[in-house]
Order: sequence, then C-alpha cells, then structure tokens
Amino acid sequence: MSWYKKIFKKEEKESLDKGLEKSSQGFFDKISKAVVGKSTVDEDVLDNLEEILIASDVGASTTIKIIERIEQRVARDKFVGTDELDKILREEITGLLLENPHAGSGNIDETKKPYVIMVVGVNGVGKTTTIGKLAHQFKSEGKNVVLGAADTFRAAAVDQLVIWSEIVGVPIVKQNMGSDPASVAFDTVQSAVANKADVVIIDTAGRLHNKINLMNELTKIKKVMQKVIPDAPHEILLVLDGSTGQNAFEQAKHFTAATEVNALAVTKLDGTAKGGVVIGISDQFQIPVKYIGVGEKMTDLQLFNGAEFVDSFFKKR
Ligand SMILES: Nc1nc2c(ncn2[C@@H]2O[C@H](COP(=O)(O)OP(=O)(O)OP(=O)(O)O)[C@@H](O)[C@H]2O)c(=O)[nH]1
Ligand SMILES: [Mg+2]
Repeated sequence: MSWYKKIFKKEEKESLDKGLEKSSQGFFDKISKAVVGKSTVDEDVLDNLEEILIASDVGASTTIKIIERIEQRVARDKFVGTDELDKILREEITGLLLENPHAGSGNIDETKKPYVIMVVGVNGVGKTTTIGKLAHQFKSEGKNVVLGAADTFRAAAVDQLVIWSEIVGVPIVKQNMGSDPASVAFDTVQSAVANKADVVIIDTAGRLHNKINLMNELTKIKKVMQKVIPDAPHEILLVLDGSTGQNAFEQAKHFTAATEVNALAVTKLDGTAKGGVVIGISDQFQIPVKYIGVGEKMTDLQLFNGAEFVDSFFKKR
C-alpha cells in the first residue's frame, strides 16, 4: 500500500482538514488579496505569490522552485487567468511533493522483527506524544509494541510514557530517573526480542543540536542496541514542531547533519498557521516526512500524504 495510493478514510480526511484550518485560511485570504483587480498572472501577481509562500513558512528555496514552475506554466499556457491560479499552484506543489522521497509502502519494514524506532528531537516538540500515538496505530494494526523509556533525564518523562503505555495498553521497559539511557534502550530491545515483539519505540530526552554530549549520547544508545540487533535502529524519527516555522527547518538541518535521521514527523499543525512548513521540509531534506501531528489525542497522528495534504491546505473556508 503506497502512501499516495492509500485512500484516506473520511474521518482521517476530516481531521486533516480541521488540523490545517488555520494554515489554509491565512493562505487563501492572502491569495485572494494578491489577485484582486488582476485578470492574468503577471509579474506583479507572481511577486505577491512569492511573498505569500514565504509568509506561509514554505521556505525561500522551495518558494523559488514553485514560482519558477508557475512562471513556466504561465509562459506555456498564455493568458492564464487569476481564477486558475490556485488550481495551477495546487498542481505544482503536489507535483513537487510527489517527486520528493516519501515513506514508501506501508508504515514500517515488516521484514525487520522487531522493527526498532528511535525518536529524537529538541525539548517539547512532541516526541513522547508522538510515541503514544504511534503505539496506538501499530497496536490497532494488530502489532505487538514495546516502549522504551530512555528519557531518564527529567523526573516526569518516564511517568509520561508510562501513562501513554497504560492508555494504549502496551508494555514499557523503564529504569529509574537518572539511569543510563543506553542501558534502558538495551533492556528494551532485549525484552522485545525475547517476547517476539513487532515494533520497539525508544523515547529519548529532548536535546539541543549544539550540546555535543547529548548528541553523542544518541550514538551511544544506537551502538548499544546494535549489540542485540545489528541493524537497529531501523528508523531514526526526528520530531519537529511545525508551529515553530523556520525554527523547525534549522533543527532539521542540524539533527540530520549529526545523526542518520531517516524519517520526519511534523507535529502541532493544528492551532498554527505555519502548515506550509511541511511543504518546505519535505522538499528541502531528502528524508521523507512520514507522519504529521494534528492534535493531542491518540488518534491525531497521520501518515503524511502529499496529495491529501495539499488538498486540505487549499481548502476554501
Ligand atoms: N496541539 C497539539 N499538541 C501536541 C501535538 N503533539 C504534541 N503536542 C503537545 O505538545 C506538548 C509537548 O509534547 P511532548 O510529547 O511531551 O514533547 P517531548 O518532545 O516529548 O518533550 P520533552 O520530553 O520535554 O523533550 C504536550 O502538551 C503535547 O500534548 C500535536 O500534534 N498537536
Ligand atoms: Mg518527552
């Protein structure tokens, strides 16, 4: 089941529409203003459009790419009217997203058993919440999940993951606060192997990319897990808070330089007008945006689907 072929269930689509409400509203208001009094897409309209995309947190280089594509389209199909602009824009952005690397078929590589996911990111971006949501998703697909509480840094961190494990109903491996995160990760994968689990999800402490010790700690966690499963972790999922806009780009830049991140999750898209950040992040990093967070509930995590995303982003309110 490829991500772009996956048919969204009605509830999923509604939750995506709702999650992107603020982003799409701002976007449309601005586009309508940009074309007022214009009958064709000329230099002026393109300049305005460029500003709008930048203001929507799509990012400079992705914006330039999109504008160039629109310019080519307009040159080809002479006298394109402004009423067609949103259709063209939608098509070009969708096309761009489809060209970028995507999550491939399904959620995880089922030939890896257990499939080990290590979740990383700066403080407060939504790592632990995303783990709870993921555990719920995997469990509802009939998979056996084990959580590892390798954020031993903060007193409340282990408790928070314990609560999620209880809500979702999956086992958790933990030690005391302050213990070695690598040791927790080791115990977790060992227990997962012994219990023939399908998926392991390891929570880690939030860290800034410029704190060398903490970044090195991730390498240590990885190495220790590899003593049990040589090719673990199969997924290093970097969680980014979409509501921080350009800051999320910066975090992605630094983390991807320091660790082998191979999947991204962009959270908190509900309640922000900065949803365009997903378009830019998907385009800028050769790493698939795999998940998006559209709320705080267990069910508020979606597999990212470029076409559905653009459709919701362009929804007239
Ligand atoms: N609205 C909304 N809130 C979210 C989403 N994802 C996470 N949150 C909230 O963001 C806050 C921080 O989430 P956590 O999961 O604790 O973040 P974390 O990265 O584990 O934080 P640290 O462990 O401190 O590094 C919580 O209040 C979550 O409920 C989302 O998609 N939408
Ligand atoms: Mg956490």
